[in-house]
Parts: sequence; C-alpha cells; structure tokens
Amino acid sequence: MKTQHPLTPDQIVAYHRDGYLHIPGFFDAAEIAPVQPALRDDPGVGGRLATVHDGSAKTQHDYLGWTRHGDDWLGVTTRLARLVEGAATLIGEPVYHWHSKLVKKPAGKSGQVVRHQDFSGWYQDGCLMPEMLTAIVALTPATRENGCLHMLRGSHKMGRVDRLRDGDAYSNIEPRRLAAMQKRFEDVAVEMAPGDGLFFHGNVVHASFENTSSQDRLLLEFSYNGVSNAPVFENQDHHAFKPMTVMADSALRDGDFDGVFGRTPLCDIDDPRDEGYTIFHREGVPDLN
Ligand SMILES: O=C(O)CCC(=O)C(=O)O
Repeated sequence: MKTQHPLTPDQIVAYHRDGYLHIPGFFDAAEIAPVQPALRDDPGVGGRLATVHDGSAKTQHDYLGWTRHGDDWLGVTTRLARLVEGAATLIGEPVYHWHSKLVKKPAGKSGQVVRHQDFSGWYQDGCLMPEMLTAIVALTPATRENGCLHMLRGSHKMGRVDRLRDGDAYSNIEPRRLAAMQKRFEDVAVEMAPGDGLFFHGNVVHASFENTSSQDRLLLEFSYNGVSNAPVFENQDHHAFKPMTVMADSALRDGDFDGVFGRTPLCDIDDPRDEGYTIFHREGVPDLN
C-alpha cells in the first residue's frame, strides 16, 4: 500500500532535528467528521471511555485505549497508509501498531499531563530501542488555552530519562534535570486545527497543561513500534508484534469502514485484569529500569 501523503525529505529532517513534526491538514474535515456524532450518540463509548486520575499532578483525562484493530473507523484509521508509512519512514523500518488512545481533556477540570517521555515507560514494557513514536490526529482544535501538547524541541537527543515515582504519578523527571532541560530546550506549544497531524519521537519530552476553555479537547494518539523492537518481556501480549492490513489513504473518504466504534476491541481501563490496564495505570508496575 503506497500512501498518497508521503513525508518529504524536509519533513524527515525536521522530525529528526526537533523530535516532532507538525503536519497541518494531514486529514481533511470529511475524514474525521464521523467521530463527533458518534461521541454525541454514545458519549461513554459503551462504557469504555474512562477517567484516569494522576494524583500528584491532579490530572483528570478521559481515555479510550486499544491495542488491536477492527474494521470500524477507529481500526481503519489506526491502519491508514499515511500514518503507518509515515511512522515507518521516521522509525526507519516496517512498523506495527503498539497501542492507541483517544484523549479527551475535559473543559475546566483536566489538570495537566506532566513533562515526560513515552519511551521511558515503553522501556519498562521491555522494548530495547527508542525508535518508537506517536502520531496524533486532532479531532478538535488544540490550543494553548485548551491544553495543546508542548514539546521540548530537540530533547529526544538526550536519550531515555529515568521515570521517578511521586505519589501515584509515574512519569516525573528528576526536578533538577527537568529545570535544566527547560533552560536548554525550547518549549514549543503545538497548536493544532482539526485534522492536523503530529508525529513525535518516543524520547521527546512533552506535556499538556490545563484546559481552561469551555470546550473539551480531543486528540487521537496512535503509537507504532519497529517490527524488530517488540518487547522482550513476557507479560506484553498486547504489545507483541501483530500483523495488520494497511488501509488505503482513501478508505475514510470512501466510507470503507463499518461504524465508528464497536469493531475495534477497546481496553477496560478500570479493570486490572485487562491486558491494556498498565498502559494507563503504572502505579502497580514494578520499576524495571
Ligand atoms: O493528550 C495529552 O494531552 C497528552 C497525552 C500524552 O502525553 C501521552 O499520552 O503520553
């Protein structure tokens, strides 16, 4: 499957220099249009949209999580050529789907997601190499006011930074190191319009702050891993390599999907027995680094 939206050489250079790449208009309005009415009809997504609290940072976000993919809008988008091939180009090898989230930052009560690297957690899951990434697609505007992502530009070049526990938060960076990082690396607020894309490296330090607006902020966050980099630990069935049929870029425009939700299995974020539980709750996971 060849994407109609291949990354340009300049975009690839920018990603490796900055640790992230913002692509305005990556998806058009018609492609993302099915999601908002589906969420209006079933705001809790069959009970799977769950609030995750992070005690020390007073974070309260609503998440959907999935590690597998069906033939609904969610699963087709997870496998869309422009995301999968973009990830493979930036990682430098064929990729598979690691896990994905829909993140709702509720208006007025979200708290913040503290500065962290994603790979420091994925290393705890047993991945050896940091060449993993997340591709965000904005479903609503993401602005400074409603809690867009902030990137410390170039911070992926530090490599993996240890996660420190603080209360039941799991993603804190040692404060003296963090203060130095904030002096050294430019903080960039990545404001996005609906349909914009944002690829970011697993080691780039990022955060998102409180939603002080009157509207919820919604982002889709698809993470991919190199096929050669599957976790070496045994408790990671949900993160093991799984083959996927890559879908043509035109699939969303052509309506080549069956409903929006319902055919992609969603994690039960509140159930410690669910295979995806530790993606959202690391407080019970022994420190492995
Ligand atoms: O959606 C957000 O505001 C941030 C999410 C994030 O940083 C993450 O899931 O690693």
